[in-house]
This record gives sequence, C-alpha cells and structure tokens, in this order.
Amino acid sequence: MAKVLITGIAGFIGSSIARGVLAEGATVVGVDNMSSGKMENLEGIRGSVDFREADVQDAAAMNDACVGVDYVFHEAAIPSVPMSVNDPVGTNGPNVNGTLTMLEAARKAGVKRLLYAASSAAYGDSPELPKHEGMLPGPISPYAVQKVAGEYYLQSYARVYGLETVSLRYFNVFGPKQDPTSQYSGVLARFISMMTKGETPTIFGDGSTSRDFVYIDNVVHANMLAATTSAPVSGKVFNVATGVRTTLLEAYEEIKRIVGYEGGVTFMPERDGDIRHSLADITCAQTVFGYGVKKDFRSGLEKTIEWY
Ligand code: UD2
Repeated sequence: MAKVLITGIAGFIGSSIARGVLAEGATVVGVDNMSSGKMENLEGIRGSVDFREADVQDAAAMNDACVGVDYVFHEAAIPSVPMSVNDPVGTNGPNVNGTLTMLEAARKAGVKRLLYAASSAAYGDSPELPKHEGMLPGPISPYAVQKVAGEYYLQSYARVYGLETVSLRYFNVFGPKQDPTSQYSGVLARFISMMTKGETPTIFGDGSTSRDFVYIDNVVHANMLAATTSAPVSGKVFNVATGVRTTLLEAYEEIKRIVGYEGGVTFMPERDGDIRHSLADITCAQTVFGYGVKKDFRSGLEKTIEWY
C-alpha cells in the first residue's frame, strides 16, 4: 500500500485504519491534535507509526506530513452534531478549514488519492429510504453542513486541480475503541458499556428508531478498497454502511442477550434533532470498487462486546 498519512490517527476510526493498512505493509504517518484522540488507541502500533501531534489546520505541519505520501485518509474532525450546534464557528475550523488545508497539502505534495470521512448527516431528515448518493444533500446541523462542504471541496480539488479524491459517507460506525463516556457517544458504545456494568441504558423514543450500524472492519475495508481501486472514483461520493437497519430496541435486546444483562431499560423522549430512520443503499460502493459487508451487525456486536 506504499506510504499513507492518516489524520485523526489516535481516534477510533483513524487508529483502526492504521491497523488495517499496517497489516497490508504500508508505511504510516499519523497526525492528531489529541483533542479527542487517545494514545491508548495506538497501543501495539505506536512504534510502527511516524506520529506527529499536530492540528490539521496547521498548513506547515500538514505539508511536512504529506511528503512522499501516496494516500491520505482524512479522518480528523470534531465528529459531533451537538458540539457543532453549541459551537458552529469553533467546529467549522477543524472540520472545514482542516479539510481544505489537507487538500492543499496533498495537492502540493502530489499525493495519489485523498479519502475523506464524510457523513450520512449529509442526507438530513429526508424520509426516503434507503439513502442513495443520487439524492440531493439536505444538511441540517452545522456539522452536516461542514461535512458536506468538505465533500464539495474534494470535488473541486478533483475537477480543478486533478487531485484524486473520494468521499466516504459513513453511517453509524461502531466497534472496539469507540469512546462510550460522553452522553453523545454512539448508542451501541453507550449500551454495551452500561449493560456490561449492570447499569440501566436509556432509549430515546419508543425504540423503533433505526440505524444502519456499520462495524468498523467494514469501514476500514471500504477505505482500503477506495484508495487502491483502478475504477473511476475520483470526485465521487460513496455510502459506507451495511444496507440493513436495526432498531434501538433490537440492538438493546441483542446486547442484553450477549452480555447476560438482567436489568431493564429506561425510555425517554426522543432527542431534539434525532432522525427516525437511517438506512443506506450500498450498491455504488459494491459495484464500483467491490465493497462488501465483511462483518454483519451481530458478529460486529460480539467482537465489540468482547473488547469491553
Ligand atoms: C450519527 C453520528 C453523527 C452523525 C449523525 C448523522 C455517531 C456516534 N454519531 O448520529 O456523528 O454522523 O449520525 O445523522 O455515530 N440513543 C439512545 N440512547 C443513548 C444514546 C443514543 O436511545 O444512550 C439514540 C439517539 O437518540 C438516536 C440513536 O440512538 O436516536 C442513535 O444515536 P447516536 O448518537 O449513536 O447516533 P446518531 O445517528 O444520532
């Protein structure tokens, strides 16, 4: 896989991509400003990574990090809808300027391809299911706007400067190392960490809310395929998900069964801004670069629970 740069390498997704590409023999440079990243996520691979504590908005540091790099996996962001609502200006810097700074550094360094962690937030609350890439974006939160802005910058760099760029719209990613500690952490990380400790989880809504939960290995796989495919992917957007949705109540029941939790669950009103249902059409990624679901929801859940 040659030489890769991973931004946000100390995060849940960035560190997982690092493990994936190292296993393929890549040389890895990693940057993280440690705003939410954790060094413990790099346990076991720290010695194999040229790690730099730097912010993606730091052009000089990013230019330096891109030297000799073939592929950039740009995962660094403040990946939170509520944080963007509380601080739209503060999150715009890392999420939009950070992406633009990376694109510029990649272009100047002659990087072969830049892969970008886009978000299903781009689809907003459109009731149309499954969500497919041909739908017009309908971002609602500042976070969604920032992530869509990044996609458009990638398209622009592909068209105007000829830098190969690919946006991967992640749906609800879960797996080992996902931080369960914040009230805004992913619902599965919350449920697992609470139920393994015998604490009562909360379902916002009546439990029928559904998500396309995608296990981290599938996301790593999609990134590696999209980086190396010879298919015409540049400037394009692809859903990364499973094409299957699970309700919160189903997820709760499944976790309960696996961990042997004997308590109950608290129901609370839906959270402001919650989307009811999310489900991806993954045909594009399947047909264009051969993506497939390697681990389904249930086996991903078992792996995640083992880690807790
Ligand atoms: C996901 C992403 C977010 C953004 C968004 C796009 C995660 C962690 N967040 O937000 O970054 O891309 O999709 O639309 O992947 N819930 C409970 N109990 C809890 C926690 C959550 O019932 O303890 C509910 C929550 O109200 C929501 C659902 O579970 O209805 C999923 O919540 P989430 O925070 O895991 O993810 P989501 O889809 O809001």
